[in-house]
Amino acid sequence: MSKRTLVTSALPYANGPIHLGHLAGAYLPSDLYVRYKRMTEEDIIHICGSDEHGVPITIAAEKEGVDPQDIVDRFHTRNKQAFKDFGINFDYYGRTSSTVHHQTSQEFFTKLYEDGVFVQKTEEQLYDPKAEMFLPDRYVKGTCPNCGYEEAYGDQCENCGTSLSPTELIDPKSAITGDTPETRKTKHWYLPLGDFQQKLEDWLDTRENWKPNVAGQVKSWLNDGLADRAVTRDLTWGVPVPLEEADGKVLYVWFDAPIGYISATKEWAQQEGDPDLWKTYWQDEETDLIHFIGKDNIVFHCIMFPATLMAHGDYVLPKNVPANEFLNLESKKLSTSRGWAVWLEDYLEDFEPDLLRYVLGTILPETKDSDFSWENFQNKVNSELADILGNFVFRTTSFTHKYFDGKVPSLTNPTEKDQQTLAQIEQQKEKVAEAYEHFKLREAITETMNLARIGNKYFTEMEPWQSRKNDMETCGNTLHVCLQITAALSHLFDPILPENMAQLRKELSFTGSIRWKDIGGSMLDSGQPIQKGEILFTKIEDEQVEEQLEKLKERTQQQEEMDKQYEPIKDNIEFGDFMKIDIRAGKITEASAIEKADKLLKLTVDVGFEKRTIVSGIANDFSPDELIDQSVCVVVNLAPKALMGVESNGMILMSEEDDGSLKFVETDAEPGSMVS
Ligand code: B3M
Ligand code: ZN
Repeated sequence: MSKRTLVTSALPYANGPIHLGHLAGAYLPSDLYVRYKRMTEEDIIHICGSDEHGVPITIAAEKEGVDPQDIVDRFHTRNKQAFKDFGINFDYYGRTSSTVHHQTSQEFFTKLYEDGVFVQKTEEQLYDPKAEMFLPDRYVKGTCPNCGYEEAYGDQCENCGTSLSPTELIDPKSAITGDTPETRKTKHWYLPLGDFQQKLEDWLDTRENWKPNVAGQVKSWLNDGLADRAVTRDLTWGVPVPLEEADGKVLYVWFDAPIGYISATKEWAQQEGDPDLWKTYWQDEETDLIHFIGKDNIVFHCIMFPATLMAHGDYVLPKNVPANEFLNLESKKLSTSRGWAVWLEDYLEDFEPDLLRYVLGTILPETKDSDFSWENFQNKVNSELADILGNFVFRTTSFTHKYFDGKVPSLTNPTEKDQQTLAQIEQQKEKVAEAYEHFKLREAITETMNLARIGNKYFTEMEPWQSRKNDMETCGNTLHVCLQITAALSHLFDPILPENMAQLRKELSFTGSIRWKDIGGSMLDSGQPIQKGEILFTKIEDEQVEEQLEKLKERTQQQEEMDKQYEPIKDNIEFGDFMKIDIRAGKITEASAIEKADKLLKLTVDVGFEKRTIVSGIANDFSPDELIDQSVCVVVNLAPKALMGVESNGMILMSEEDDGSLKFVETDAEPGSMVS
């Protein structure tokens, strides 16, 4: 066993609020793990904080027209609070704008620079002349050369996870002006990852218990061979590069952010009144360093940061990186820009944290992407938390109050079944521990709930409502066993349902800290009074689910409104010019396809005074059959034009929606009526 464990959770960018995708990716898994470990009394600390640098921050600031500092101040405070309200128990929540962090990351850079680790190169980079700046990372969007995804960023494709450099993007566009950028030369410092390839491979070979999705991704990067990665950027926001010749450049956010874990640990140590304590966690071989992250951060935590740490030499390397896959929402990819997300702050206004901790915990995307839906949330709260756990605890405690004066009955001449059931507490405890130790958190939760299932089944089979009539000894034994299970559950469920279990333990008169080793079949003494239990979980009504779905819909619609881009208005024309156009009401009477012209339809249109043949490019949107009797507006004085061998005499007015679909401009007027 290691002497101590240092757990880090990815530092979320302080450019927006925390949502369910964040929680499922890193923060709930890490909190479950750490809460479990604390119960085992191992020395463990949990470090996190805000990532306040990089292009995601400056883009958010530009969008709102405020200072990057305003953005990070706002979201650092909000996110820190939201995590706390959700019961995520960090020992320290730092921020990368802190002085300690600026110093720490600059010292790191300087050490590597002085040791001659970096390669200095002047290379062509994308430049936006209108914005007068280079376009690193997310300042460029384009098509991913790996998977063809059209919205890939200059640093990474969020679709396939490949890490990219802006110049690799196909058809790159500036995220600021939308223009195609030009290239200009600029000087940067690169970490030659190739130099670390062998060392990284050797180190990875010694890692045990890595999740296959993580190990697989890392292997595939190594197989592709590692390229140099620039650790500096032409930006004004960030940690300044501590070199005179690098004036106006900052450290690449993915160079400084992981060092943020170290800076935050330093600040934690100061707060603990033992400023050197951070070294024990980062520099003593007997520390297990565990990074909890989402899958899009794997390359940085399994290749780039370890290489940086190796280059430095004084630090421990990660023991495990249990990265999660992505969480979808209502079967669709989560998208904050489209408003398709559930924000933690909103959730907490409507529901208790523990409900989400449980439900999300049972669907964590541990090995593949998973889906959160409000209906499933309701199902799990109602049929698992309320009907299994809540029901078991309530029937046990209320029965004890009704028939045993609220005191734990003694266990007298227990049957084999009683004893076996008690023994199952230990068995479940082992299974749960095993699952936590292997980062199988879903399994840990399932096995925890299984103990409540065991309890419920036993209670039902023993029928204490019968035995109480003629066999109080058996009845007492049944309740004794059920109360011991309840006591064990109040501990085993603690990582998952901290608020609820604190309440339950109070009812069972447990005080002080809870220890894993205390969990077993005799946690309550016979004769010990227990309080009459409250109902632990109220069920979620259908209306509450509908309300959430409605919220989601409203949010995406609002976002669409905000994002909507209208075509620019054309230049003004004179009234006389407009009056030259003769537009009439009409009705389509015949429609047919035109050979070899996929897009065109040949239409006969009744314009009142005559019938016209008009060729119209609407075949992708309408089939000939559905057009008969369609009312239309027609420009009738457009010079005739032959299209695919058919003479077209006029033009039908159409409007085009955002998605490119066509709609008729309809009128109730009789064919031939003037439109103006
Ligand atoms: N801020 C990316 C993210 O929030 C990044 C993580 C940094 S961890 C050192 O997904
Ligand atoms: Zn891709």
